Amino acid sequence: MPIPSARCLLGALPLMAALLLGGLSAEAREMKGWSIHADDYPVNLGMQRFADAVARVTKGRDTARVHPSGQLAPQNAVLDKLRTGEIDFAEIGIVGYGDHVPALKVLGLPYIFHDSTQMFSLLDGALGELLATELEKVDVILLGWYDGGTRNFYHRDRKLAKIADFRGEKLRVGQTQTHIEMVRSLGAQPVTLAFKDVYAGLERGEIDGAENNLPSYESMGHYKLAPHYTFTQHLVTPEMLLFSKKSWQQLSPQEQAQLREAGRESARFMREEWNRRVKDIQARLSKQGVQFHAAGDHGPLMRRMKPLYESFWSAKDPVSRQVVALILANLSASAAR
Ligand code: GTR
Repeated sequence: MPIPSARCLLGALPLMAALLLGGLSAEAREMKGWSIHADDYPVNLGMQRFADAVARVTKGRDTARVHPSGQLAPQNAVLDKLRTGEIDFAEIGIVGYGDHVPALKVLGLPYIFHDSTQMFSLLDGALGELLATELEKVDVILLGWYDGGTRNFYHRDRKLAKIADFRGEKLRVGQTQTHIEMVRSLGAQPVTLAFKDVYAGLERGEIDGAENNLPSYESMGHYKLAPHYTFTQHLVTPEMLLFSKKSWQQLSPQEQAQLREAGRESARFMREEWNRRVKDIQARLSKQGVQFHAAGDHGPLMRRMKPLYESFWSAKDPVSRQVVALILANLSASAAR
């Protein structure tokens, strides 16, 4: 048997130390976190809070780093990379996962929540647990429901309030069937672009407008090119802090329990940061020349969404039907109050 050289033994010292400190089965590593947003965005602040907890919970054996602005992978590759463990944790909107977890598509329907408070009253209870179980089946662990706020339409030179305003307009949506159909049902022309390409799309005239919440509208600079923001309030959506099941299995049950709590805590913190950010955003953007428009009666826009709801009434997937039932029960309970 060859005798290892002194140099070889010295080189192995850091690894041996890490094994001894962290328990014999675990290797020290830096976990990778994916976000589409910039470092100062409420999502990343929440994720950083979670990343700090990773070091604390594993007593320094592991660290975690949040990689901003989609640097680690394109938006549509994140689920696969979470599954293979190439990315350890990520924060994403719900809609991209609809193809894998059909029940999530229900949450991407227009006009089903009127605000984040109502949405979280469901997600912090039975609905959230049901969806977490579904997500685990596709190898991701749901650790927190983050706020994606209320999404509204914006346009380069006018308000988009009445059906007639939408006719023929080229409006950007994400790569999501429901949202493509939503824009089409309003009589506009849907153009799918990645989030990072929307600014250039407006600049080049490929699109006349888009839709998003106020923090993204501001942080991505879209307000500079599309300064008419109309409160259509067509979508109120959650976002998710997800952890790779493959990476999760390398943690002890005690670490997993503590990280579950850290995920919930990061979501509470994120929601506070979100509210703080939203509070004075209109005043800030008005100073930059943005014009805010009321949409008036949402009824005509909502009625156009009817075909989108229809498919969910008769969904083949029983979990999707259960999600619809939970949302309806919540609506009728709040109507009765
Ligand atoms: C942002 C959201 C992202 C993504 C993006 C988009 O507000 O945080 O998850 O949905 O909008 O429009 O692509």
